[in-house]
Amino acid sequence: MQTQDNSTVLLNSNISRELKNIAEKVYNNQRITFDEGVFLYEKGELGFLGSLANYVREKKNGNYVFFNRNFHIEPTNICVFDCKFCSYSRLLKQKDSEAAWELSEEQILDLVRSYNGKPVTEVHIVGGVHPKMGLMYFANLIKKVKEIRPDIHVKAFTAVELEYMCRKAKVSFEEGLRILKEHGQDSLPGGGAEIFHEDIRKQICEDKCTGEEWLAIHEAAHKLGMPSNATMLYGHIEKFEHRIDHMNRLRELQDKTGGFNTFIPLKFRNKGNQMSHIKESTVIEDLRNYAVSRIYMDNFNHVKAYWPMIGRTTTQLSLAFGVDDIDGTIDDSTKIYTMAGSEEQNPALTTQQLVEMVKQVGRHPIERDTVYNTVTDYMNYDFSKEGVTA
Ligand code: V47
Ligand code: SF4
Repeated sequence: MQTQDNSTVLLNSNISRELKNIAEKVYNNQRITFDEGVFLYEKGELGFLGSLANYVREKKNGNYVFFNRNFHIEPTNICVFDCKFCSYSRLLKQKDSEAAWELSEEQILDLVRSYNGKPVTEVHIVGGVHPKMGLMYFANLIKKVKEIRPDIHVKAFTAVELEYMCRKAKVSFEEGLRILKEHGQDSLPGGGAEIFHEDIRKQICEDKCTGEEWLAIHEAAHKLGMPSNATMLYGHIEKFEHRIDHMNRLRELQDKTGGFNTFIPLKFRNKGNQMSHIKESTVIEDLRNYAVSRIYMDNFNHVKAYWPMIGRTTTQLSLAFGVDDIDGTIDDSTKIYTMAGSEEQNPALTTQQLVEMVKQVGRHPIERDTVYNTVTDYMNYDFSKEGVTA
């Protein structure tokens, strides 16, 4: 019996010449262009995009699905900015309202201590941009976090927080990041990117850092040897061209520095914010978006689905549409999503649950550290030998 590989099946199928050309390029390791990216969004149907994205995903990451054991700290939701999609921030003048919080340094350190003895490898620290928490406050905080947990990787502060900290402290991005690095910060998360294009940015988040500043901060971090992630907030007022423009700018920076670990598409959720009148994208559109991202971002090793935001079932589906990373066993303190109406209102999974989710769709679960070193291979792991899992 003759067998056909995926690529032959796709090229022989009844699809347009244009889509075939794009598929051929992908199979031949050639980069697709801006226009081809937009064309995929416009004309690529779900099955076609899934097959092509899965080809890229398996070439890069085989059957593996990565996750990490992390916890989140959100020092405050008081924020000087006014992003229209944000359901979580409060202004300083609302600081006495029930929905506002400001953790003290001791409360933050207690939170870190509460993970003593637990096998977490990463802490993710992000929050609102508080006018009174500056560069040196955070630098000293990170130092104290590292004194409690020298083994832990500190992934902290979006470019939005960093731009504000550096501006207030009157230091360059490079200088500010150097100070944070010297105090123990290891990497940057991908938040604050939203959509880089000025036409969209000025409608959804006009007062915070520009797309150019976001990219300059990540470039400065990469030059200092601090890796980072990149996000894209999609499914609101942007058009396909804006998504591809966003990815294109990231792809160009990645060519230059190689410092990005992961690309993370974030689905816009519409609860409790100034953009609540906008309908959310469908699951089909979410899957198509993961697939186009995987195909377009040819120099990013990983594409992450943030499971608390899209829910467990869509996350499992996403693993057939280019995604190879599902973040981690996040603690339930990630309020930016729960307040925006995310699928998971209590987003915590044990490692065993996460592993089962991955195995159910025939993939191979690997616990990774922040920079994708294998911590534990869970394919044949025996949980009965373990006590309580984190
Ligand atoms: O920049 C805010 C997004 C981001 C909404 O690097 C919303 O590993 C959807 O970037 N609907 C911050 N999204 C979180 C973030 C992140 C998350 C997980 C992992 C990593 C990583 C980074 O959250 C913001 C914004 O794009 N966001 N409001 C909303 N209504
Ligand atoms: Fe502030 Fe971030 Fe919310 Fe924007 S998304 S208002 S920067 S907390």
